[in-house]
Amino acid sequence: MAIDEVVITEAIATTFFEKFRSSLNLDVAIVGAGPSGLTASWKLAEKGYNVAIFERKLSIGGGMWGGGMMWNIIVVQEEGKHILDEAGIPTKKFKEGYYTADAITATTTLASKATLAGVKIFNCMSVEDVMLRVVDGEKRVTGIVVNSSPIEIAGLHVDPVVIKCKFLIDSTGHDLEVINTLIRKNDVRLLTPSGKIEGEKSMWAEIAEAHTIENTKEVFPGLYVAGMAANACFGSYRMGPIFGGMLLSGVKVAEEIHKKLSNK
Ligand code: 48H
Repeated sequence: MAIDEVVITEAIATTFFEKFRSSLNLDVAIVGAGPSGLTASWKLAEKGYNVAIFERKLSIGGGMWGGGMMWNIIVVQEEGKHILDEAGIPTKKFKEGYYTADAITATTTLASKATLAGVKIFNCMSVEDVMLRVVDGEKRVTGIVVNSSPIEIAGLHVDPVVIKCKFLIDSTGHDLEVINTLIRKNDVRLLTPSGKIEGEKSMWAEIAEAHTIENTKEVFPGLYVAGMAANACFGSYRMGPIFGGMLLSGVKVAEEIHKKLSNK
């Protein structure tokens, strides 16, 4: 078969912009393709919602790729194992209640479940701001402001573009980037005890894992926080390379948003 390079270019440009145009009015926009964001996206797409993840890096997986200290194995406790089972990710029992999984298999399989369920992942795109509107008398997040990561890294003065969403999930991990930006740029209060970001605490895995799930909730109208960002937002501990809380947080945020979207 003769191969025309321009057809290849046209195929990529046409297909990419079909994918992008179908993401301009999302049910749920997710910032960060770590374990919590990937799990949330999979569970929401399974229910038929229009979902996209925006990930700054070229790679997906966030902090899960590297396991603990780049030894690319993750640990999942009993409570989170069923999510790996459901995704078809093999686990090995290490001790009662502790299971290991290959970090590469876990990341690629979660991403595969998500994209095959219909999630659109836009890697190399950074969310640099949110869009606010007054809806029913209160300020609400109604969209995201997105730029190309290479533009951000090069410090080029190029304006971003905007995508609307009914709900936004900040699953940006320790840095809590979306919520930090919301607070820095606007005179608004979060649904936290102080109205501000409470800040992440040091290592205490058992408490941190329980809190990750409790802290996964709406933190501002239209904006949910999930994964490590949930503990950074509500002032809880870190947990190191145990990932059950991240997966369970992804499932919880998907359930909470589904309740809102389906008026349950
Ligand atoms: C686009 C962005 C932006 C932005 C950041 O850190 P993550 O893996 O997030 P979680 O919460 O799903 O998982 C946390 C886990 O990996 C972890 O770090 C743990 C368990 N730590 C415990 C401990 O004690 O240290 O992924 C977040 C993703 C990353 O891929 C970022 O590149 C991405 O979000 N991101 N993407 N626009 N503004 N900010």
